[in-house]
Amino acid sequence: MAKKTLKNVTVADAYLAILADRGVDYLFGNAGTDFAPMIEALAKAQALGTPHPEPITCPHENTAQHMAIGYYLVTGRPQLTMMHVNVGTANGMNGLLNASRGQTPMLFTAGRTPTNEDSLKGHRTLDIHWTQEMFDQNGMTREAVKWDYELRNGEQVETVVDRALSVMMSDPKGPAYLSLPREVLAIEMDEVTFDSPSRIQPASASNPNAAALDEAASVLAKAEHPVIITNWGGRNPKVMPALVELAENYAIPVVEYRNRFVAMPRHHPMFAGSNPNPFVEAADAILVMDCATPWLPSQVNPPEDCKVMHLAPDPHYSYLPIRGFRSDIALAGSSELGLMALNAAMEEPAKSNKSVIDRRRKEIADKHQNLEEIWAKKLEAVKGQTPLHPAWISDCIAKISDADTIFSKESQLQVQYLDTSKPTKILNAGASSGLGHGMGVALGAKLADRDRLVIGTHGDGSYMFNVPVSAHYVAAEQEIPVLTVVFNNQKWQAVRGAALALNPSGYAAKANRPPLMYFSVDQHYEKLVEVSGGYGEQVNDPKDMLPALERALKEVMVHKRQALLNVSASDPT
Ligand SMILES: Cc1ncc(C[n+]2csc(CCOP(=O)(O)OP(=O)(O)O)c2C)c(N)n1
Repeated sequence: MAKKTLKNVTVADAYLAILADRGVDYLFGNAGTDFAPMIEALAKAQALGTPHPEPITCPHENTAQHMAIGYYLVTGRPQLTMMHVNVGTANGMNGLLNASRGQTPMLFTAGRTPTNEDSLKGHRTLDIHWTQEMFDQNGMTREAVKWDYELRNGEQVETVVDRALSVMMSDPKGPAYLSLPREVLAIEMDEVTFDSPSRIQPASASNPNAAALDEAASVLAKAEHPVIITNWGGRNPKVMPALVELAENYAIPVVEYRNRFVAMPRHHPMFAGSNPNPFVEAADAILVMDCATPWLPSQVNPPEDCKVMHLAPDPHYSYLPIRGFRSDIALAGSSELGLMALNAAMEEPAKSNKSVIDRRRKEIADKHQNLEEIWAKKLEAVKGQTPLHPAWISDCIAKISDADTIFSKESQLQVQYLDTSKPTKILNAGASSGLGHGMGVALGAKLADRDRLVIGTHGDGSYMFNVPVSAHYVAAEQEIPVLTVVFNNQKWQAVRGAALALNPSGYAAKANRPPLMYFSVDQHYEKLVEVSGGYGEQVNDPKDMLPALERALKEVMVHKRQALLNVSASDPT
């Protein structure tokens, strides 16, 4: 088996060399005094031309974490971020929570303040080295990671890196946290030898248990009113073809509830919209696939005799403290493999149900046609509205994009107007709804695929959560121009909706502008992108939307500089 040997290195040198050997392309970082040995190691690797994850300077941790997520969503490879001790870890928590609930394999690392007061290389040299020490720095992250550890010495670097990566990359995937004490990173070693490639590989994706799968296949095949509900199934690009085949073969409607990706092309006749309620209340079989919350029990529940089946690597979502959805059959395995296996296993039992399936095919296609008409009518009704309606903004965006465009979604972008015929193009990393994810995701996606058009869409509230000065800076520095569209409704509509729903005739409902939801200053976000040399425009007239997008597109694709449109937007109705 192949081995590699490094001579006269520090622990930091060895750590970076092993990560690069394992296919980690970038280190998304926000540095501090704890980074001293890491910076020396990176500079050495750059000077000598030895393999290392390329450092990307992120002025805010939120940018770093979400760039890692965006890069993963496009490449499928494990990611690396590094922050400054406890404080950088705290700033990175929003991204970590999104990575955690989004099952993203990200090695989130941070330095640890030196513990030696005056001995050992790397010892304390600043007052903050006392005040930044915590009894349990890793504890902050523990509830959100699959694994955490603190690097103790140079001899264990390979084991620690491989343990982190193999745990992260095994299903259900997820982040890990590693703290890196300054003195340990600075240790000098005569020689480090490691396996290349690694001898610790992640677990392969698994097929669900065969007997349970047959049972599920029989229930689904014989059902009269089955439905498939998913949320993030579309994150895996192989799910779309498998799901389309299953839905087509057996005429099963697919609902994407609160979806963060797209598993079913929006114009497919078996796409049944995003509202599970009418399907759930009529169902005799429900397959919930990659979806922690398939419906709201306060609104709807399946009939008593309806069989509910779940398909996911961890179909009980054990990371969630409370989840009481019925689970008659729980299929533990990869959704892609599970869907393909169901497709094959349903062939035989479906034969006796052929007439029902044929009739249903027509019913579901009619329902879908109805959706198409609703979408078209809506667009027609709102296209001249001022402020601009999200449907019109989305339709104009559709005209300058195609099936290969990548979208980062943190806005009221209406996906049904876009070309969703190809998998994994709408990326919404807000699995924990930690706002401020979209700009980093767009940048990470563009870094992973520089030739593609990447469009980031954000509400004005979300845009500000992104620490936009940090994101625009990285776009300029790394020459990764993204087209950003801000749906500016001058408020936090989601907060408004929740407040008014709880107390429909309360004081907030009667107030002209209830507190803590409106932005009363007219913010010129189009100028913020100019700080980093980008192109910005404000759009107030619906007739200007498409021409403005075309100008912005030219800036991004031809002149290779980022662009931002600050669009005066209404709320979707
Ligand atoms: C880090 C974080 N803080 C607060 C929230 C709560 N929150 C959810 S939606 C929302 C409003 C977002 O505003 P905007 O992006 O403008 O979209 P709108 O709701 O107006 O369509 C807020 C503040 C959150 N999800 N994440």
